Amino acid sequence: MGFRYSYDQLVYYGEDVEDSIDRLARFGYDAIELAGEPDAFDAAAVRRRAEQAGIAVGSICSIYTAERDLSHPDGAIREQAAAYVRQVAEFAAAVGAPTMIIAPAAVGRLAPLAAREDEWKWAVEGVRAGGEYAAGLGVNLTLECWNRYETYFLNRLEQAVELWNETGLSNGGVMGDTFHMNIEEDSIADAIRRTGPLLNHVHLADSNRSAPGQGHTDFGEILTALKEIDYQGYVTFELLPPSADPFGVMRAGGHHDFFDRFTEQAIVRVKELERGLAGVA
Ligand code: LER
Ligand code: MN
Repeated sequence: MGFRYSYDQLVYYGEDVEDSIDRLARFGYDAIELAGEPDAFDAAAVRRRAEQAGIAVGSICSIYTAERDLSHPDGAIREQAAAYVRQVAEFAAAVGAPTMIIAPAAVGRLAPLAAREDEWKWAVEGVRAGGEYAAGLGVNLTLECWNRYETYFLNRLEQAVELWNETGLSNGGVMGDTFHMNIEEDSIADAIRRTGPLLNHVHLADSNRSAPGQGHTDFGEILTALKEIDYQGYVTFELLPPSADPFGVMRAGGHHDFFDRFTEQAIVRVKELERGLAGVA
């Protein structure tokens, strides 16, 4: 069976989700990944619109702001983060998404605030509690690593596997984001192979976070590795305009060209590569 393709709606900044769903259906996507801001959506309406358009809601991209930090030394912040994880799990169930992303620390926190061992323990407890709650709703977790400029906590897949195994959870696994992996892994393809069956989600972006083909990442070897491990999750694109402040670029306007262009380039390029792999694994 071929890969199933989806696209992170988080990057369609300022756009109605109905328009995002329609664009993805138009360019031949199988699913949408929704931004993890449950209050921003009418879950039943989004689910209906996706069904009408003939695509699935594949996953939820949780957003770990400073107030949503599962490993923060302040217990009140940890509880706030735990409440957020439960809210996203309920949102995932309501829109029919089988998978939600989870991260153990706030994006942008580049150093521990307490002993590393304590923060690790809080992270394990927080992910475990969130995972148990999500399991009750039929939702799987996927633990995301980010590069060193976004977090000090999980930078490489092997670290995510260690944390995941300590939780003892069975509803989910870990994910790779090729933009982050390009910075942190010795080899993106080898990291995928080493993670094997625990890899349940991926974000694809080129080295500069543009659509595959617009940077220097070798997607042929990445897709080959995914085929070799018999990857069953969605191949989800998470693409942003080239800037240190991509959301600032979008706020300033002039981004609609990028919405259509990257959405089309990504699926055309990667499907072309996938066709070239026929016979692998
Ligand atoms: C989210 O999927 C991600 O990759 C992070 O870079 C968000 O800051
Ligand atoms: Mn990502």
